[in-house]
Amino acid sequence: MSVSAKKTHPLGVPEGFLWGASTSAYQIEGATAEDGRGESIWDVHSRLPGRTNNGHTGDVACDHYHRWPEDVALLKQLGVGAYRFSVSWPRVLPRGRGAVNDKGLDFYDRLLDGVLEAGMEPWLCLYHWDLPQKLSELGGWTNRDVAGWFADYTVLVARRFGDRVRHFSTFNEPNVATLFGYAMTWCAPAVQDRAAYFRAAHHLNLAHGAAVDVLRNWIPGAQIGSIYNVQPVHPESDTPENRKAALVLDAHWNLVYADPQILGTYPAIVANEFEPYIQAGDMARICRKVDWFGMNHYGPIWTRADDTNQLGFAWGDNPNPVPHPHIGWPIYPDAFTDELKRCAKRYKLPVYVTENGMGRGAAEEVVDDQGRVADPYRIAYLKLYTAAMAQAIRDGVDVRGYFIWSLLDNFEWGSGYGNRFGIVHVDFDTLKRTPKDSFAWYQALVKGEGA
Ligand code: IFM
Repeated sequence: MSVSAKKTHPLGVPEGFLWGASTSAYQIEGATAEDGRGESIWDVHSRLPGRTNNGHTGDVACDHYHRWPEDVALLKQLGVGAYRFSVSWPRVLPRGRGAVNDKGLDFYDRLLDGVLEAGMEPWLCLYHWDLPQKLSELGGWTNRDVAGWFADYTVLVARRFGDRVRHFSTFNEPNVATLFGYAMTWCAPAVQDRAAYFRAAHHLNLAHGAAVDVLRNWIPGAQIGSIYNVQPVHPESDTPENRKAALVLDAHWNLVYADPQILGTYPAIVANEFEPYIQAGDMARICRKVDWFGMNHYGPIWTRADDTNQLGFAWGDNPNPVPHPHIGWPIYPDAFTDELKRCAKRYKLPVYVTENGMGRGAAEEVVDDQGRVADPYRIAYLKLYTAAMAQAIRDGVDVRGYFIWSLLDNFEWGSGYGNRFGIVHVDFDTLKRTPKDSFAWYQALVKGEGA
């Protein structure tokens, strides 16, 4: 009798490793004024002059609100085990609190049922930057009441979808939402105020803790995490001022959310700046048990000291020759391995890579005469980065899954439709979807037939 050996994945990832794809509501849904959806801060922000590339908005985006069956079919064709998406808070609570929009909830019902029928596990993220505008008018994240509003919204989501969703994340990249939204003005609501930034960050942390409690109460067995954008931060040049700027930005970028949420403390270098906003019992409210650590990783950041900036740093230039110049993107896969190791050691949680991928200027990503979108640079990037993840696993990191960013070309925030991250090309005039070469590459990787 012959015993057939179990096929191991070419990357050497463990059995049961989860391959997935990620998107977010405002970036793909469109239908921003349909079926009772309320405005989000991004609707307002993107209409202001000069905020996005060519004044692009998410009004139509990929029209996923209507075309979701086609997108679910693409996910099925891709063969992934999980689909990570976010719920639009203003679609289900148009004013952020109070009256519920049943049609908004119905949309996510249809989507969830479709994802489950297609044999995939839905991973639901509660917040991917689209705060209801009505709440922003009350101060948004700077208003301490936001933690309660977020908890109430979480109750609604948990009660309605908790029968079908097991994996929840509270936030996607809170650092970007607050740092770029309240300190640097690159994201909505584009407030530039030092105190507002610290308040927003702390209140978001409180909202995280409150939401974890809600999910635990309503959904026994829920697997709860949060998703952090983690990148190494380097000084642009080796001066004491720039070294300090790098340490401060590292704290704001990488630690100000994960540390209090998982370890119960703010990082020492910035802790005293949070003190005015911390009330008795807050750190215990924020630090709730979670089940997994979501890591979004793209590449390193360079910084320099800047006295004119309210937090003391500015984005700097990479002083080094870029490795792998043929790929045309700062490719530092070893940094990915290192950051996976740093997070595993610091937070001692199973890790899911919840975003990784490559953006390319829209002009270069075109459907050719044969109906093909050739994106060898993206495949080259993904090969190096998935191999770097496999290295971290060999080095002992408990990485349980990898979600590509993104399924579809989409509204890339300030870059509008000028930067494409999808493995499926979207023609934003006709909304036609065309899988790129990287789609076939990822499909083979998921099947365990290539790396
Ligand atoms: O498109 C974004 C996403 O919304 C958050 N993480 C980074 C991606 C690429 O910039």
